[in-house]
Amino acid sequence: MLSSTALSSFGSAARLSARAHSFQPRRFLAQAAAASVPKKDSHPSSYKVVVVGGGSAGLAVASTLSRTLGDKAVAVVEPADVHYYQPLWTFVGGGLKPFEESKKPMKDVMPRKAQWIKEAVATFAPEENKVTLGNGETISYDYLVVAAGIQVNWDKIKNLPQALGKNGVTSNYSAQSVEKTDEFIKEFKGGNALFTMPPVPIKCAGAPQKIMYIAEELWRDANVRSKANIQYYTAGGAIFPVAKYANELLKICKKRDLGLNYFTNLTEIKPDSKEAVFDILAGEAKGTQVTMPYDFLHVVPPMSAPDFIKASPLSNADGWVDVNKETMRHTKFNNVYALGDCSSLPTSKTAAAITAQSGVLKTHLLHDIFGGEMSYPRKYDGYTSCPLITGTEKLILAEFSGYTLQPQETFPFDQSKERLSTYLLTKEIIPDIYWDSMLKGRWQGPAAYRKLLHAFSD
Ligand code: FAD
Ligand code: UQ1
Repeated sequence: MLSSTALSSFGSAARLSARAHSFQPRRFLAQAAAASVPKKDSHPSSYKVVVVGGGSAGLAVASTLSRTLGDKAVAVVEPADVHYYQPLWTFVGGGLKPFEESKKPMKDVMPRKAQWIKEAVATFAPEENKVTLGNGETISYDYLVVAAGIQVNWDKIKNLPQALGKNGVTSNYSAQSVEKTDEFIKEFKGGNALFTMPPVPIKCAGAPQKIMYIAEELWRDANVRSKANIQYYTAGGAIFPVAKYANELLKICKKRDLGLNYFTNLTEIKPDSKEAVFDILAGEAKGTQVTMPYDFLHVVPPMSAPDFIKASPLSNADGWVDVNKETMRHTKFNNVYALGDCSSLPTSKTAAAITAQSGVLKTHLLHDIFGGEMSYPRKYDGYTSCPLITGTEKLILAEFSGYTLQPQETFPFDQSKERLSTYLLTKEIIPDIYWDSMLKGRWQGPAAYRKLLHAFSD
């Protein structure tokens, strides 16, 4: 087991004008009226680099670039007031971490030297090096980095928007419902508990099953396990894409009597009768439907590229920003890059993957600007990681390349085994790495540690 020492190594004023003057009612009223109208956010309309999105990917890139390129050379277009560390939501849903720890005001994480434009991008005009904002304003750039995340299509499951957060229906995939998971797990007194996984790429493909393992353990502790029928409904034909981790997960499901239902897709919820309707996607029953009564239902809705990207000249046939899988440079527009969940990179969409992607992207973009010898890392190899929480104190730290589906483990032990050390790493240390290093552009993933640790063990 990883030692705690090894783990810890990762470890105006307002100045009042005292100007004496006689009282002038008209002037006073004009000043008061001006003060009550919020000033339009004024900012330059042209930047060296425009970053679309202030999530995990956008900030990891914008922080380094704004430090290197100086004041207001980089703009981050981001409409949200709050930045979420979404990987914590599995812990929040399991009642293992408070929701508050997953959020920070956007103003507190925005790089100091970057210009925050608090708007959404509406359209791209890459031939003109411009983006148009939701308020109609146009911003131009020398370089564009698209990091707008993935769109969660709640309305693609019939009745989900109305049912969510009520009568046992929940999802860890929304800031609004994640705490309901904890509440409904605690309220559960037995019956059918269903966990779903949709038929499309999603962020953190392991999260739909992680919460099942946590719930099962909590129900055992609460003495309701014997009354619970726990079923995982996945649209895929395997529990996990990498054999090494899939084998261990299958053993866990068998040992803990967790039912696996492959090639099934949740299409409708009937909240009045508390039933979930699934399409059967393969096998003899293909094309038919099955209806399951539920007492607890954790839903992972279908996701897609954001609509405004799909509709733009930047997208590929599936809607993702079409980039080279090694360099993250756009396949048609040389001065455009993309990373993270909105990109076409054919790997599993995670914050862990972005750590490595952001390092490579910055190498290429800074080389575009400054020329000279290109620094490392130069090629993204598909690295991604899924910390598969399998209980309240256990975790399988899956690390692999989404390009080869081969493990790329950091530590010199078998990471497919459930461990307390990797659980504590994920719960207590990685969040600090995220806030203190990744968002500041100083964490490019564990590749360097992997080489070092394996050099000693090989
Ligand atoms: P996001 O972080 O989602 O950021 C996108 C940003 O773009 C947002 O701030 C949004 O407001 C902004 N935006 C959207 N539209 C526009 C627009 N039109 N104009 C401008 N800005 C826009 N990853 C892991 O590595 N490990 C885990 O254990 C893990 N667990 C997870 C568990 C759950 C329940 C969830 C939901 C996710 C999990 N993830 C995990 C995945 C991880 O959170 C995402 O992969 C990561 O946040 C993606 O970063 P991103 O910057 O691409 O998108
Ligand atoms: C990681 O670097 C990262 O980003 C900060 C994650 O996102 C939440 C992860 O889940 C993981 C596993 C890593 C990889 C880090 C180590 C130390 C293996």
